[in-house]
Amino acid sequence: MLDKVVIANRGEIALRILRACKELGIKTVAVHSTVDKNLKHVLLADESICIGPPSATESYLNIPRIISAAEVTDAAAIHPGYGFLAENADFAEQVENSGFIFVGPTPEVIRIMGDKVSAIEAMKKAGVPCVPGSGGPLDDDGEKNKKIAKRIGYPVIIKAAGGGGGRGMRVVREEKDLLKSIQATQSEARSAFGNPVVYMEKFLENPRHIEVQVLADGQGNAIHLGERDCSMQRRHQKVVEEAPAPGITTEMRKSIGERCARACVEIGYRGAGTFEFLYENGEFYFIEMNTRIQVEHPVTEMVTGVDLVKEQLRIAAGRPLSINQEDIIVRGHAIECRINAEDPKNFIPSPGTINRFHPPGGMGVRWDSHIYTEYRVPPNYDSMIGKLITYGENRDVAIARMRNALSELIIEGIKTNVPLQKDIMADENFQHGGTNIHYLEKKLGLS
Ligand code: MV4
Repeated sequence: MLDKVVIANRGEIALRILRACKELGIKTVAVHSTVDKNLKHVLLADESICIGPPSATESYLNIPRIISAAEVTDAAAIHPGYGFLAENADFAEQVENSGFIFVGPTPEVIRIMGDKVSAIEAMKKAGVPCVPGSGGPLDDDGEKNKKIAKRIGYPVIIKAAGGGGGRGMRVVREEKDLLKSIQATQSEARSAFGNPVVYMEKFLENPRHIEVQVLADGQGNAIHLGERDCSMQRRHQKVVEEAPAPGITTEMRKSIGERCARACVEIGYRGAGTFEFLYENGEFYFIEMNTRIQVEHPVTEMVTGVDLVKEQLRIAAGRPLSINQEDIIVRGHAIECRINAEDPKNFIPSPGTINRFHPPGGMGVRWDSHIYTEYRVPPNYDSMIGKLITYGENRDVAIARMRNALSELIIEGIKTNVPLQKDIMADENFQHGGTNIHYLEKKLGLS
């Protein structure tokens, strides 16, 4: 097993990684900004190193300082968590070139998936169903682009190859708007991502966002761990996630999951990964692949019993997958509510000191968070301060436990989105299950 790991992240995921390392007997190094010196995982780590001021660009995004921390502590590997440098191929490459193990796929695979055009090309080739589209970059031939749009059928969506996660997209409903929308998306993409390449897809009006979790060892073995439904979102920020996705049968899970696992073998994937799909009228359409552990990984852990972060570390240590596909059984239901330090009505971040804190508990309740009484939420980073996850033998039980857990959760001194989460759990359409990606924004009266 790995001897020592640098945790190149902060907050709840840094604590999550620390716990997995401890279970595996791996020593831990926390790297942190000045304002994060009292984070829970920093205090629990074997060693800690301050790598810079609060600004993420000078600390959690500072590649030389993170690699230096691995050097001075003689660590074996670096775990990037999610966000920050997790999907930065140049970082993964520099980590490897400095003689350390990057806990994740190879830089080459990260690069392919970072470019959405090459990601779709790779998935199409591997037999993963994709959205009908241009099947490559658009060039400057206006008549050709009109033909492509006509073949796909309006409405279409223009997306930046360098985008993803909702950045750099434009919906086109009529031919008269096509060429200027392509140009506008290109010029936005050039300034935002330094890459003007755009592509075209059929625009799906009311899809759900369903994603498939995979694990691969890079030695020819890959498995899938079922799907998550992440449709409850606002402005591309997920709010609630669940596993399994309501209405997805064992047969559908097996079929889409096996295609994803097979694609992992074909592209030489290593580590934990997620295939993102839009799901509409009973069909899955691949849109992007995430090459990191995701925020919502706990719901998959609860329904499969697999510790995904421990698996990431085992794979990084060069071990072949210890679990077979037959070992993966999706049992019961899990829901995650993201708890953010923000105003529940206008979503404005609410940093400050937590002066009273009581976590929820009981059967089937999991609280993944770094917060404690007197913890000060800094204004410099993402506002997510914890994840409340409940498990039950079925979805109704998971919801009932979540409603209890939310009512037990007390966080005072800052504003949180707990009232919003209580509203969602009480919503009859959520309770019915299967709401689409536009549901929450419509409920909030935003679109
Ligand atoms: C789409 C789409 C409809 N049709 N692509 C937004 C985030 C990025 N990952 C892809 N996104 C979308 N792509 C086609 N062909 C609608 C969205 C979309 C969306 C997707 C997932 C979760 C939330 C979303 C919110 C708005 C739009």
